[in-house]
Amino acid sequence: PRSGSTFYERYHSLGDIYHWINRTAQENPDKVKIILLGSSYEKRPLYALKLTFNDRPNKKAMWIDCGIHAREWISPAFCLWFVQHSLAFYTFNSDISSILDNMDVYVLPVMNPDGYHYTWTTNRMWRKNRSVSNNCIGVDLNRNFDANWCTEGASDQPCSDIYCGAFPESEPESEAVANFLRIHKDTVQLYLTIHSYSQMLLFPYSYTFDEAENHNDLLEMAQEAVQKIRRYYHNSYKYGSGAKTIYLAPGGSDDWAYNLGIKYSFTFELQDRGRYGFLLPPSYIPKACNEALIAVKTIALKVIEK
Ligand code: ING
Ligand code: ZN
Repeated sequence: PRSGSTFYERYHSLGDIYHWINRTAQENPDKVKIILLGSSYEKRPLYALKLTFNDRPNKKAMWIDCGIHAREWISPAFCLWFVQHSLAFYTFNSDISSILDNMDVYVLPVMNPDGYHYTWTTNRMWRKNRSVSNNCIGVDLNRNFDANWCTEGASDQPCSDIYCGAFPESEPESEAVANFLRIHKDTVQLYLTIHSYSQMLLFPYSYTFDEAENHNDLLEMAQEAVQKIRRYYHNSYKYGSGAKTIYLAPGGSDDWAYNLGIKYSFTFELQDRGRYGFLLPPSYIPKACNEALIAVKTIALKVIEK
């Protein structure tokens, strides 16, 4: 590792992330619980962490998943950063304590462990999971959710990088997440999913140009989050509905969670804007994560106020 950099300022192999999950739960037994959501196509466990700092009645929750797409390494790095920050700064940072006093937080560090492992061993630019169909490998998990599934913006060709799969939730990874959120939809108020790159803050819909019912609310929250990033980190993010801001993309997890009833649903596209793309050097991790963190806090605090 680069000299002088801490654990959170480096990218980690899947094995290291599993160790980190265990260690984090063991060192914080009163606050961190491991939840087994299911297993991947290649039978790796899908572990989420549940952060609970107190047990108020009728407590709400937020969900953050990372690593849907294998090559977007800054995304799992952000999930680790977020958990570490929450544990280290609960006592000192009033934003993080307000959030954790009012919400439990579920964090899934790597939704696509098979793909992530593959980017460490074989092909750094792999995007999909590793499920085998007749002639090609991999389904795009962010086209596999049941939200206008496999229409314009996805592909029914197994060799495509945006292959939607054989049917909605055909993949164990997307099915496990969808099952968990279906069970917990009455407590989970905020859904966040972390991708890279391009520096954007997106919200529903991505599968249609129609506006979400609470579009103005979502727009205002995204705008405020992006303003904070500009003000404190001098970096610019675009924001808006997915379809209008990047492209039509059906079957995405944020649109699906939104239609399930989680009315605050966002996709983050972290750094950078294309200079390094998916190959963001580790020296960029702290700033990329801190600016995303301020946006997450801004949005979560807004949801708590509602
Ligand atoms: N971008 C997302 C993708 O899956 C997206 C964009 C956001 C699609 C929300 C659907 C819903 O294409 C990356 N970089 O993966
Ligand atoms: Zn992605």
